[in-house]
Amino acid sequence: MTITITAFERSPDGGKGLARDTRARWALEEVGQPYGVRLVSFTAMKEPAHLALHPFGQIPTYQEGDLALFETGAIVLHIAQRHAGLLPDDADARARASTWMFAALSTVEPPLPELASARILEGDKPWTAQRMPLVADRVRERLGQLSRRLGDADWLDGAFSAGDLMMVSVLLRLRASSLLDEYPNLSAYVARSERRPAYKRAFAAQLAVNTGRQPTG
Ligand code: GTB
Repeated sequence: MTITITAFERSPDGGKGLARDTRARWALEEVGQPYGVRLVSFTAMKEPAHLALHPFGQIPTYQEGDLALFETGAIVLHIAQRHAGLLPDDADARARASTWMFAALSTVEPPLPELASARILEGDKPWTAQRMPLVADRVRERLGQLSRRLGDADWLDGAFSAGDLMMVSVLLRLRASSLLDEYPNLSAYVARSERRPAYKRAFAAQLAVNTGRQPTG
């Protein structure tokens, strides 16, 4: 069955891999599933045809036959459950891998947008100098906890899983700040993930959309 995802026609990040279609692309690359991409403009995302697929008018969406999904957590979990490569065989280990996916999305990620808005949207406001350290400390609290749990392991729970894919996708949002550098094991964890051939292919594919140049190699 053909898999089609949607992505920004032109991502605001110019192809840095931060738009969330990268998460879906990465999961599909990890399990070796070919996929097509339908590019959508910001205007088209808010029109009925796209809203029928995604009630919040966002990307990415995922279509496979009659199945239409939105939300990267659901998309990555679906891919991981349907195809070998992102979830362990053992039932308890599978449950722990999905626990890490939820932890990434509902515990580690929530303070991150605040950091970006404090820096980008409120950077010129008089209160930002006081607010910024508070926001950064909320992010640090989670990073410290995650760093202690990861320790010197390569991955969060045994072999690389959908849990790591989602956690690293969230941590990559910190690239623009220096916060990740304060946790050398987390920086190494992200770098180790970025060296995975599947991540490289996913990154190159989204970059090609935004630069108009086909990926090489
Ligand atoms: N919870 C949803 C999921 O995980 O799938 C969130 C999806 C989402 O935020 N989609 C964004 C979107 O469609 C694109 S990824 N936004 C358009 C809109 O809401 O109108 C978020 C994103 C966008 C751009 C950058 N960037 O350029 O740096 C980074 C992240």
